[in-house]
Amino acid sequence: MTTNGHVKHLVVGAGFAGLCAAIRLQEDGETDFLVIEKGGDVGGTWRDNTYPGAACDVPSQLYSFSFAPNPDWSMSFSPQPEIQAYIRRVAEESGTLDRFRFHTTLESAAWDDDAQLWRTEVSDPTGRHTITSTTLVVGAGGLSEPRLPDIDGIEGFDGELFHSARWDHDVDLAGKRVAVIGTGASAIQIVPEIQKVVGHLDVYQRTAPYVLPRNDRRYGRLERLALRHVPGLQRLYRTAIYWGRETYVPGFTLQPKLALPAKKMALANLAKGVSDPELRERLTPIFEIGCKRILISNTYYPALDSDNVEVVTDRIAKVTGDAVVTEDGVERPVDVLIVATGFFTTELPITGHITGRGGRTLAEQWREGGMAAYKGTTVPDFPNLFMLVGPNTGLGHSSMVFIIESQVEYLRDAIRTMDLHRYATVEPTPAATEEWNADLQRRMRRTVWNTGGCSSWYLDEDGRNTILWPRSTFAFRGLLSEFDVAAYDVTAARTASP
Ligand code: N01
Repeated sequence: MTTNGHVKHLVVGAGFAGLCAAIRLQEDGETDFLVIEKGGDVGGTWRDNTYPGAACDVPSQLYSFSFAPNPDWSMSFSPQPEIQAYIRRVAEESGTLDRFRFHTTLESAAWDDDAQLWRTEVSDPTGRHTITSTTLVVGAGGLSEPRLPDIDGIEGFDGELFHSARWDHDVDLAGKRVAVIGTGASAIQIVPEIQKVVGHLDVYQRTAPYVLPRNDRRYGRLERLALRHVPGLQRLYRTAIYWGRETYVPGFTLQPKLALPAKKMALANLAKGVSDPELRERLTPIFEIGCKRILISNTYYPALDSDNVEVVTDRIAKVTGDAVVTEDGVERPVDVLIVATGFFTTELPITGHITGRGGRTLAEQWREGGMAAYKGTTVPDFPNLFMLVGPNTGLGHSSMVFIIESQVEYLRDAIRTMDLHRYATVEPTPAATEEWNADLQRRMRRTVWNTGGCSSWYLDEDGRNTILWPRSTFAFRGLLSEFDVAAYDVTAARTASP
């Protein structure tokens, strides 16, 4: 179909989540679905984040679809271009691409209770269109909308300015005075790469992160051959990585003592990478390890210790036409300003465009109590809406692809259940949703994310962690292994009058 008309399932987003949904729907014999994607290609965050040094900090054998293993990863932690090529190859080989509509943006989606369907307005280069669908599957990503820093005067900066996730490859950094604002996962990958070419680099650090060594290595030719030809070897790698992370990491979110070895390792990495004691002091984190995302790099600290880099820890007061001014009054001239300041996470912009049964948008519904869904996937008053990477599905220690696959299994079973029983709508009960979220927040209370003395993008304005999954990933998979219709209000499909 074109971008007008009706489909049974409308999927939003062509990253790992939307692609996974499309492939599995097709496997189930579903032929009536469409994937809309505002960008020009599959890949989502891996299409958008093209900054120098972009790479995954989860091992590639795990950070890939279980049904599409890749024996050709060159490194144990893959660089962005390889991940993007992998996603594109999987999409091409799946035969689903003819159902994808690129450059097509969801403008609004509203539940039509009389017709019992979703009515979605989209725009594409030819204009605006309406698509109706029985289900709406939102896989638009939790880290897809860049958050620009709210700094006085920044809009009047006359030099080049861009966000880490919207890298401007036309800007030549060679010999320039460059500033990077932020020291999160993106910044620590960018800094070592650009330090080599810029004239001078200022790194504006608000909070010093913990940085562990990156145990990356190149797969040798023989190892790759073995991965390709020895039956079960890739699965063995994947399983070993999975359990290695699963047994240690979730435990230490609750037991600070278990985190001590990691903390020591991070501080040793700092000591090894930075010779200047005064700089080391400023780079030493002052919160519990794990409270914010733990970063990994072998090159970040040595880059900061270089002669052409200054780590600025004074707060930024304002940006002028050609400089960043800190609260101590020091003005540092800059030609290129790179803001690696993260994403909208607890107020996802797309939620302001999705309206449920009562006429309220998801954003309005969540404004009062914070983001909350049933099993991170479905929401009361939003019938037949399935969110992939919804509230409290994020991970700090393992692969989001595992979570996505679990959610897509749940979606598949929901669709099977609806078809089998001829349900027109399914919608989680408020009681089941409340119980699910009360349990999550009770579990959160004692975790390092809530008690570790940091502020992070995991917490909303009220200090509630609505981003992370607090249990093991196999618990998540188990809980979503079948569609638990008892937790849902359902309505029967209307039969046509004779
Ligand atoms: O963003 P962030 P990111 N003035 O929000 C600072 C994933 N990821 O793009 O810590 C000054 O983590 C802010 O300071 P503070 C991963 O899940 C994965 O780096 O809030 N500074 C912080 O230092 C990651 O967690 C990979 O005090 C300001 C930084 O900007 C997530 O994406 C690679 C500021 C923002 O850090 C986001 O990472 C890269 C201001 N006004 C990213 N506002 C993988 O390898 C913000 N900051 C898979």
